[in-house]
Amino acid sequence: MTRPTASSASASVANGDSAHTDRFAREHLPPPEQWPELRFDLPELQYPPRLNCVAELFDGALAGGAGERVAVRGEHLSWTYAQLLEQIDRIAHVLRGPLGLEAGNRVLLRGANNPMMAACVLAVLKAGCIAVPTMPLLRARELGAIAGKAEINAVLCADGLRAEMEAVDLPAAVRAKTLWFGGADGTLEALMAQQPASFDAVDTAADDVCLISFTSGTTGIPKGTMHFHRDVMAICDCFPRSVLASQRSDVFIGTPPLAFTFGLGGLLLFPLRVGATAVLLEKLTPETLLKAIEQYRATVCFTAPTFYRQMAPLADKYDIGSLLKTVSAGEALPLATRESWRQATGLAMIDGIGATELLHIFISAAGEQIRPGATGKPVPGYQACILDYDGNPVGPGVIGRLAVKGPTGCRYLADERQRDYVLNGWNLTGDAYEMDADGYFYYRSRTDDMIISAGYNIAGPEVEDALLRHPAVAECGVIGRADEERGQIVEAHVVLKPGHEASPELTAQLQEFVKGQIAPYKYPRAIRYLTALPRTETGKLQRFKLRTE
Ligand code: 3UK
Repeated sequence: MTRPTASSASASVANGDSAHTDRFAREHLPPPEQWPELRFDLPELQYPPRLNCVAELFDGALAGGAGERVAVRGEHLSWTYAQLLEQIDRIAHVLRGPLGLEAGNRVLLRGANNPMMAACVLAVLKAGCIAVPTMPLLRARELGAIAGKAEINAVLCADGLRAEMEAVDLPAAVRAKTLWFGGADGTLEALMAQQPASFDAVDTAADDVCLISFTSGTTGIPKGTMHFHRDVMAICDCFPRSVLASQRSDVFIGTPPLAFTFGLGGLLLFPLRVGATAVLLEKLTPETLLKAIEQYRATVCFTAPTFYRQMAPLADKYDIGSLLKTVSAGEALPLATRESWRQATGLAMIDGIGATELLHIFISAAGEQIRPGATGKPVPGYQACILDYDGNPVGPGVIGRLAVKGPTGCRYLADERQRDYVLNGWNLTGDAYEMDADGYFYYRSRTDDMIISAGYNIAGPEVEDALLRHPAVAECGVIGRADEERGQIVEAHVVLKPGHEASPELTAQLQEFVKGQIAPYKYPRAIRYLTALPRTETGKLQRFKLRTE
């Protein structure tokens, strides 16, 4: 096999020899000229050429005396750092021993958020293999596409998700390397019991791929984004350090799946990095999350805007006084939701935009730095600007394409769409943003969701924010619907709060209400009523479904 050519997109890429004997990931990285520029501008982002992120996380935590502290809490069990480490090490032995995997092999992972799922993900990385986590709600066909694209070698799957996994069309060799955990007779646990309790981390290069995360994109076939051991450390050393200011006394809780990088970072990697506690719970609802915050005395919460919006009116039924910081990401935080959360809890929401391609949050603000309506400023370590349609930077007050660069960036697994995401070294997230004179970034819409009606540009989220302030509106999604006369018209899809009924009168009322708050030409000329909005497992509104209804 030939040496990879994609080892350096910039002079700062580490050049340590790969530990991977299976070179699939390296050979499927995009060509170097298609990579974004990578920047390591902070002292804490200088990583050594050899780095295994799980070894690094645990060495740091244990050196800080975390051994007897609780690392993860699930519904039925808690593990200290020392106990979690032992689970990880036994699983790593299973992978490299009985399962016969080699470094660089891909392991598909499936499970709800719980301590065992966390141990499995970390074990795959520690063993020098590549984790391919999958969302619990994915069906056999989608799983088959991911398994095929990542050419997976083995599967670790929660027993509760077994039926769907067994329906996936997999090569016999992979089927033979499928282990189940968390059930009455877990084949993984049985093998773990026979393994030594300690495993020496595989001495990976900082730029060995350790994670292939598939996008939770709302359109198109999923894209696999490839991330290095170094990238995992970089996200821990950016947002949680400078914006969140997390500490070992923190207790992290929230909803995003560990298979979504928002959840992997916020609910597992970030707490481990500082020796804090991660609470991992399955199937949370707004009520049960509030209850869990009370029960576990959580201090940091990660979830999507809609969850906060639903939790706000219920918050006074629970003692959530332990909460210090709440992070909203995944989609735009309407100002109306920020305000109702503040009224209900006294907390200033930390909004942050992240992307699977960049692993985690790159623009955000906390505390005094928050400017309502803005997402925030680039997280230290990242740079951002707004580009016009020709790729030239534009100044304050002009809407354009958000462009970002920093220590992490887009590298799709064998995907032509790499060319769409990276332009002149910048990552283009697909979002329409605007900057102000102080360098704050304001989300407007997805670039392809901008509504153009009778020559006006209208951002759906602005109309949504206006509607959400009406007492009858629980949730809403605004799209452009093709219209002969105007090109597009603004169409709102509204879910009413209990006790309100759809009627022509209400429609007229909502339209007047919007006109009273924002420029009247933005009002929704059509309003449809739904009982629920179509959303992804990661909490994103599926606007294309509203358009095709
Ligand atoms: C949108 C936001 C406005 C935006 C993610 C935090 O969402 C994450 O990753 P995805 O790949 O989607 C990326 C896209 O989602 N978005 C996310 N956050 C915000 N829009 N305000 C926000 N605060 O369109 C972006 O391009 O699913 C979020 C951490 C890790 C993640 N992967």
